Amino acid sequence: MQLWYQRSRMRATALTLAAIGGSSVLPAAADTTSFSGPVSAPAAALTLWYDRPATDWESQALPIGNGALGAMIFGGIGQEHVQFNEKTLWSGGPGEDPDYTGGIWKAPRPGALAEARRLVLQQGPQDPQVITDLLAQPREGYGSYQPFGDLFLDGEQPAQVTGYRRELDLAAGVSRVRYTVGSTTYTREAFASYPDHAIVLRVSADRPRSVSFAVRLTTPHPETAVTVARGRLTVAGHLANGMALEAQVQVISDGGHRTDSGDRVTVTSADAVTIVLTAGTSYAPRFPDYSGIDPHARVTATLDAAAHAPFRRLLDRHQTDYRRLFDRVQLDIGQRAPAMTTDRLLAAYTGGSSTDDRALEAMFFAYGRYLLISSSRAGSLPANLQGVWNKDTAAAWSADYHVNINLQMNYWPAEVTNLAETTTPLFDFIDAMRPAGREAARAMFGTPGWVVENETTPFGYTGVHDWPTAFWLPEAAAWLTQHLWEHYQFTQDRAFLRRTAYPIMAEVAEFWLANLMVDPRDGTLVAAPSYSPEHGPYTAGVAMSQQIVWDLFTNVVEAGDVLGADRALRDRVKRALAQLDPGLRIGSWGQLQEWKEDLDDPLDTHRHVSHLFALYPGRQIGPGTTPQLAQAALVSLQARENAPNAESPGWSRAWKISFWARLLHGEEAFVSFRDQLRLSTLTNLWDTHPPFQIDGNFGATAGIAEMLVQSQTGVIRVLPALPSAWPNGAVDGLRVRGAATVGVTWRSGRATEIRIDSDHGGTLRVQDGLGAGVRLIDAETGRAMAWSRESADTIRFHARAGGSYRITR
Ligand code: FUC
Repeated sequence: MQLWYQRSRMRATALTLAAIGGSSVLPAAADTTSFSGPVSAPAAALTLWYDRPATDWESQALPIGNGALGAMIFGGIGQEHVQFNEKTLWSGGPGEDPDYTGGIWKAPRPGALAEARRLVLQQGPQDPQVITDLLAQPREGYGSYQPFGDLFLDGEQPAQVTGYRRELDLAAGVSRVRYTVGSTTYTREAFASYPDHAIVLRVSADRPRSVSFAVRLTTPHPETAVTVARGRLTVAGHLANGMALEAQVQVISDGGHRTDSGDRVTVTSADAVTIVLTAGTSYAPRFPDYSGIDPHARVTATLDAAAHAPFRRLLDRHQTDYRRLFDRVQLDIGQRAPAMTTDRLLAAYTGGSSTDDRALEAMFFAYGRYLLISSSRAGSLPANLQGVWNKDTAAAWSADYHVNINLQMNYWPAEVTNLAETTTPLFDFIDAMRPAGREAARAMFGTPGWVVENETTPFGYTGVHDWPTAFWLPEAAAWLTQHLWEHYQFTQDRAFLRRTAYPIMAEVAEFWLANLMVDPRDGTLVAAPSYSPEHGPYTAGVAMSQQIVWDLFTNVVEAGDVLGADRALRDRVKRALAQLDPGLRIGSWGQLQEWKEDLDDPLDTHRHVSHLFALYPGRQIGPGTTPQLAQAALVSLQARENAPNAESPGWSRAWKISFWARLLHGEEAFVSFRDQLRLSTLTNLWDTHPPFQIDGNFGATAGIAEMLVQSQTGVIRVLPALPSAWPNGAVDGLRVRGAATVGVTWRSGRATEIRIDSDHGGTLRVQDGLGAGVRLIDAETGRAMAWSRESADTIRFHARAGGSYRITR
């Protein structure tokens, strides 16, 4: 290792000394190149590929990322364009506004909340404006997630290229561009490395001395400057809120000449060029100033280290890290590597029976996992509305953290598709939100605990703003804690439960113990005022509010039981649970009511289906446990699906996949997924609201897993919602509650083998669907094992810690 470092350092020095002045590179031209010749056949089914460069950021460019850093690769010929992001670069916050309160009322409002409560509890449903007048205030200092900059490689624009191909290889975690000019074939590889904290780009050719271009770095932020020295471009400065930002790019040339001139680094006649980029900001996730140290030293040290490693080594380290996560799950639904480009594959998609349709579906599932690995790794903020990718200084919805569905949906695939590590940024974010959320709870509610409302930012925006239909959702904090409890459920990590999850959950429980009101109509405890996300009037005891509080309280009691801790709190929570309105009512047309009052309209087109929280991601309703409520949920879901002109942003379709899967309706789940691909997916397979919003990618990925394996009832159920479009197949690596990994093979729609690896052992229950003659085999010894029938189709057995089992017929 020592030798490698030394050699590459020597080479870098030699190149610096050999650099010459002047530039022989042509200015960037419009892509006037003509394309011809055969495009090579695809290497693998899990590769997005195209035969033209991207011209549109949103729908065509291809994303790479390592959680903190993200980049969009265009694959132009005369010019390569790499737009990049760093997740913490945000405008707004305390640095921009000395009176920043994070949405907490600027002046106390004695009696305002009490009056809102009185209105909804005693006079019934209220127009949103009435509650807004009492509780809202203008949004100030909210800010937006920012683009960081653009890296350009300006080269010659050839008149003609052959064999152009641009791809994103999901199995390798690498984006590539390849094309031939005359008899020279050029290759570009790009990836975002988590271990080296860098974006790496390599340009090479199959003939020596053929690589020439100039590298430029720009940012849209006025208070920044670009400098160039020794093949390194630096852009540094700050935003209007004082946040310091810095990106550095090292250009390393194999052979040829490298020149620094003005604002660019020019390489001529090289054999290959490696470009390494890293970036950082002075953001710190610390209330109240959210300001840390200048990023210069960190960025410099990170880039120095990465730039000294040879390209192969950077690539190896990246792939070892990436594959450790990505390779855990395999899905086979009969896909073959498609012979057409991914944009054509999407255009041709019908959800029919072709292996090409299966290829798109399997790719979309794998892509969701790729995107989560690429936008959520420990050490940075969680995936926002656009993951980590954003090109706009005023992004759609600020590319923020909406917590009335969107942030939660981003993390739905994390546990079940075996990427539990990707939740770390979410949990850090929730934890860092608490000091601000405590202030909001104290100042606006006059209670202990912590709270966050409809949406939030990295600057602890936990209060309100003044959009009448989207500012009030104090249940959001409780909803976020569901992820902490689920992480425990899937990992059985008691230390995590004790140290991280439980304290956060308990504090939100304190908030709700202090904030539930007695409903004079029936004596139950209700949230008030309460608002079904972005929909309807303000009332008391909205279904979703009640279901979320039920979920929180139930989880706190179960967590307390596991830990044997905090009996006093558990007793108070249990008493409140007994009096809590559970938010489950069947209305006049057989629907599950969205409000405590029967206000539902069967022709409602609204995109949120909040009252079905109890079905998914909650566990209060299920066909096996509460058949009548499940039937009512089905009636509500059908109405929303069938209403003429139903609103269907991508995330809404994605949620419906999981609703149908939980209702055990495989065909309908598949139709929602099919429509997501047909109607809500861009050619780079990003979900579109519109515009691009990543939650739909993640929600659909979770939905597919939910069609194949479920475990929310404590029983591992395989193929609960298998559609007829997937008659034969296999999946491996999905995770279930109780800390086990599950695989299943099926033929003609029925399981033929179930594979279970148990982390911690204990009693496992499996709803096998195998019918008579089930055999349970210890995969290590090959011996048949004893099991017992728990019900007609569920077996129970005792697993060893680390044991592997096969259930067959
Ligand atoms: C939710 C949705 C909108 C949008 C926004 C970012 O509140 O209602 O459709 O997705 O988040």
